Amino acid sequence: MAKKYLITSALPYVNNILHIGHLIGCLLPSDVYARFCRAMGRDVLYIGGSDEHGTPSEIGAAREGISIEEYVDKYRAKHLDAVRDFKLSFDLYGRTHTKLHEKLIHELFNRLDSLGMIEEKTSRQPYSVNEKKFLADRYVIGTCPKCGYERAYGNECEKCGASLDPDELINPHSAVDPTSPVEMRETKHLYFKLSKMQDKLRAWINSRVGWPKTAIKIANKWLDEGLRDNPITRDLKWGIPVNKPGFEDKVFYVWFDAPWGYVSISQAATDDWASWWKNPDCHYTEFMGKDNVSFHSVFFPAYELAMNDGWKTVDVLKGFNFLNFNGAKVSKSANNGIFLDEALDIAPADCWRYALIASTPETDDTDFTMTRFTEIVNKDLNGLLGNFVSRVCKLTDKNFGLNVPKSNGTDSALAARLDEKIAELTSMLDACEFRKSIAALREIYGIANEYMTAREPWALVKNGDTDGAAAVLNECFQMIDLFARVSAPFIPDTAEKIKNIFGGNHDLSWPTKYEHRIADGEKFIVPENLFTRIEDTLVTKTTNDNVTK
Ligand code: B3M
Ligand code: ZN
Repeated sequence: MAKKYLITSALPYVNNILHIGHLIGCLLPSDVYARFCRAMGRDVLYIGGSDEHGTPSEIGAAREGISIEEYVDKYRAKHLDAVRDFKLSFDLYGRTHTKLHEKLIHELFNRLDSLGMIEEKTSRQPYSVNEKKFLADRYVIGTCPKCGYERAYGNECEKCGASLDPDELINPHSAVDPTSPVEMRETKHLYFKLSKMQDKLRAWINSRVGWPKTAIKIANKWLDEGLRDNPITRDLKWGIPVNKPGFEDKVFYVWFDAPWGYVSISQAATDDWASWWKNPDCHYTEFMGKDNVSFHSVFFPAYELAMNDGWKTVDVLKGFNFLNFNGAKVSKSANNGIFLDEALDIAPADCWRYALIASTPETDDTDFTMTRFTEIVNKDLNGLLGNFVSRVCKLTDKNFGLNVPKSNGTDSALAARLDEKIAELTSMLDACEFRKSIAALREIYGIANEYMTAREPWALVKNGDTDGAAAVLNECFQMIDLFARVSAPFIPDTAEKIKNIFGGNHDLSWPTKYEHRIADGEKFIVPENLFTRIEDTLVTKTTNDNVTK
């Protein structure tokens, strides 16, 4: 039976249009990996979705003057468009505001409670008098006691950098309703006894392999500082209601429910969900930005381990650094970045997929620019891949017609070079090393180009060596077939176009080595150009738009 692979991509909040940072921070690498695993014949469950709870949706809805449900649906629809447009092959792109999710969270909470892992504590929290509700620290604004800045937040002052408690602010008021004063009032909350999980979690972290250094560092920092019990409820209306008497007017903290969205969305995706989630032999990889790492490396596994119910914990946690644009943070309000509702006006999805994967912020924050994008598309996709395919098809058609010319056997030196790169690409994808994967893929394209340049089939034709030219072009067609297979996880639309050159007759299974799958005389078509060169004028225009709009 094929081995089970569980793959999850962090669930973006539905409070904004997705941008290239979301794409490269989790959605795209997880998709490339899922496609690769499927092509390898693995039994994949690939899950993503919307994180619909938490203050971002509540604040966003208030800002737009619509109900939270309407707001969440509005942005989720845009996210679903992006999932479709960028060919993200989720088994299900679900959501967390569902009955199924609520039922799961209630069961899990009961389980933790019955094990004595939940404790009730009273604390003082900021309360907005006019709005009649408690506020998260971040939504309290007032004058900084250290520097006098009038718009300091309840948790920090952005002017002088002081970290603050909301009761330290002078003249505190609500960020949503500035006319409402804020005072500290007593409230009770439920805490998860995270401190009890210190040893178990340390042992678990030490048993993980293949995590990026940054992710391990973040997890160890929490453990080194000593885990403290953490509140898992909030005084909010929007969220999963707390199923414990005396807490009816509260909801669970969004980071308590959101990671379990991976499970409830799996439950919505397939009745067979437990064969991934309760299976110790399943291999589980999570993809996320580095700001999400602590929740996935400390809190979520702590809940899972505490229950002792055989929940699958993450094997490999891929946390990525941030992708900047033109040297600054991607931001809708500052209008810096490429947003997914407009990216396809600039270039097709495959160009974005390839150029972004080639820029994955794996070791450091990475700067992405339109110049970089153009260079990658023009050089690799249009140049090495597109032109090769087009030249081979046209040259063959002109001299031999629309049937693949006759082979005289595999060129063994060429095969050896390709096999080495296929092995490298395979192991890099298996390790989720995305930049190195693209480097290996590019080398495969490069080897094919070098081969054709060295053999000069056009010269062979001219000099009357028809059999020689046929053999070289046949080899080129075999490499075009190879391109489709090794490119498919990265640029699926293009891989399909290449597959269709041969009438769609050859599957896109992952190759273990270079092989001749195209028979002598097989029919082919001359496809339209796979890519169009991106002109510098477009780059200047897009960059200016982003700066001045
Ligand atoms: N919604 C944070 C974010 O959108 C959060 C991730 C949840 S993953 C379970 O970056
Ligand atoms: Zn200050």
